[in-house]
Amino acid sequence: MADYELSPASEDGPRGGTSRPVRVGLIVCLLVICIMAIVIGYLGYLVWAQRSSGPTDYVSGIVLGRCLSFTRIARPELRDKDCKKILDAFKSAFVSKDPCSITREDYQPLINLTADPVPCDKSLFWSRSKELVHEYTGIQKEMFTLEDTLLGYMGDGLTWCGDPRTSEIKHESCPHRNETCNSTATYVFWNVISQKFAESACGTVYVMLNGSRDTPFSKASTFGGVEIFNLRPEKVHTLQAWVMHNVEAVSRDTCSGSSIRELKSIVEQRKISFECYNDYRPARFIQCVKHSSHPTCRALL
Ligand code: N1C
Repeated sequence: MADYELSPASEDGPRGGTSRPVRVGLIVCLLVICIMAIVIGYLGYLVWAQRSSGPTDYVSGIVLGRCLSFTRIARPELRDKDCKKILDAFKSAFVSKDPCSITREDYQPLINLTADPVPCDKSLFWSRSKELVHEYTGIQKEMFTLEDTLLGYMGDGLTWCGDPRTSEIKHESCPHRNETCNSTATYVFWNVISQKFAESACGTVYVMLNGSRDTPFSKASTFGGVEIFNLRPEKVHTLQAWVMHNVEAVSRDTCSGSSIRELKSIVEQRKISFECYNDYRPARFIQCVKHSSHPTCRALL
């Protein structure tokens, strides 16, 4: 019987096999690769989840949030509006496009998704009187400025633009409108929606103007250049203007001044009647909340 000597396993292992340190190294490498794959996969998932679950940029976040709060809380009768779709239509109007060449047609899909008609006799236009007019409609909730409708509410106070080289939405370094950059995303937006707002108005419509400026009515403004010419005389019978003056400033122009006379003549040429009130009292009361001891306000008490 042959003697078999039991020798300790060779450090090099069986002939033709892999040595132990090499095996350990392989296992460590495999483990590292697995961990890296898991980490990369997880990071990829996070990026995908973030992209597919909601907006990541400043403007989209605000627009989507405003759309949801308007249609779900402020005006629940509009709860059927699809804010994700509305945001996509808003973005596709200008994203990846030349920021100076946005067209009215670019915003058409957005307009189609956001109809929010105002009842007759309840449309309130304004020019250079933004703060007071919104203080007024904040209390007199039966009246609507453009910012009290869905689209105006979504865009109010924001600036946005795209860039042909990326799909990003910018809000800080957008070009200012001038002769060489005429059709910016924000300018075209207000033009299009102001026109729609005027076209859909009916009955008596109202405008709040700022009589503390030299020209409360200006053809260069959105009201004077767009809205007044898009009122439909077959639906709008009267335009009533409220010329408001800052409590502590001198009045520059009133209902009988040249600027308002120009407005009257445009309106009457369009076969719409014109009425005008200086310091319309309900709005004056609101101004006087902040200036209660001023003589003109004390006189109201
Ligand atoms: O140019 P304006 O006033 O006459 O525009 C106001 C007029 C209102 O009746 C609105 O229906 O036009 C509509 N409108 C807005 O609702 C609006 N919200 C915010 C027009 N512009 C609006 N903005 C921004 O203010 C926009 O950037 C635009 O250029 C200014 C216009 O304000 P304005 O000169 O006081």
